[in-house]
Amino acid sequence: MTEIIENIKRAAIEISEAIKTQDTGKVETQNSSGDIQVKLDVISDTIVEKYMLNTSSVKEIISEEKESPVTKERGKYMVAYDPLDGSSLIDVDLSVGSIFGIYENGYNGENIKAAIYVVYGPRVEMVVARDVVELFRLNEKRGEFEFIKELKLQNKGKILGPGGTQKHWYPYHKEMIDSLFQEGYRLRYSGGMVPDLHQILLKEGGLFAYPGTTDKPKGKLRKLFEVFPFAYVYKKAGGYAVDGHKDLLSLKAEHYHDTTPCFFGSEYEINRVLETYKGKK
Ligand code: AHM
Ligand code: MG
Repeated sequence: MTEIIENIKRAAIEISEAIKTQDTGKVETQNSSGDIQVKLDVISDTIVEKYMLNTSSVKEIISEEKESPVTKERGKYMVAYDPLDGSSLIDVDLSVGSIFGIYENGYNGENIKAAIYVVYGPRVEMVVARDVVELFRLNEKRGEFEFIKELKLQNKGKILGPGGTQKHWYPYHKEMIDSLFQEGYRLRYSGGMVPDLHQILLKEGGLFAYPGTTDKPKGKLRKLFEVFPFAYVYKKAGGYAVDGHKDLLSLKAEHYHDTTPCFFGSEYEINRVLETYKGKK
């Protein structure tokens, strides 16, 4: 596991350089979910692939940019990753991220053994979740990630990141969001799940929601590359992660690119979600 984390750090430093220096334009092709790719999606995918296939404990990799896994002969872990999440925000210079789930014996929620994400913002930060959740920050001069602190969520926060197209929200979802704003929650939503979830984690509470909607009942965010890793991070930090009804880590994945509605936050807000969604979709 240490070897995987060290190689993810190396990949993150290279991706961060690429973000600063490479063309931010689009490519002609689409990825396997049908999203428009930018050149940096492809570059970042290649960087992570290079490091992960050179990690002896990794036996297989799959990414948001790949149709199916790349498999090696030996190794224990399977790494599912989104090399550059929120890449449509690159051309407006907002923060983006990379997300990694380390799995053993399959890609279901219960098989995840560690999760890591990297935020490329004004500074580069990395969060590593194993038994505890730790924050690291890149010291650009030394080219090394330095440990900053352990992260823990409180029971209740003050901020709200409500994703999805509002026109297509179910009425009960809209009522819940409205009522949280009425309680005094403030809007914190950039459109990049990595910085949005990072903010809630560092502010020690709140709610991020990417619900199912009338046009996309299964939501947008992918289980393997986005949802399971963040569910693992939030749960290890003392928070909660649900699909509206169940713990996200109790879900199975039938296909590599399956999506699910998802809610991440602290105890109070997730209880509101569970109450709201009881008996609903
Ligand atoms: P991507 O992996 O194609 O970048 O999509 C994931 C991103 C998330 O970071 C964000 O929460 C979500 O898409 C926002 O999508 P939309 O603006 O379509 O609601
Ligand atoms: Mg993504």
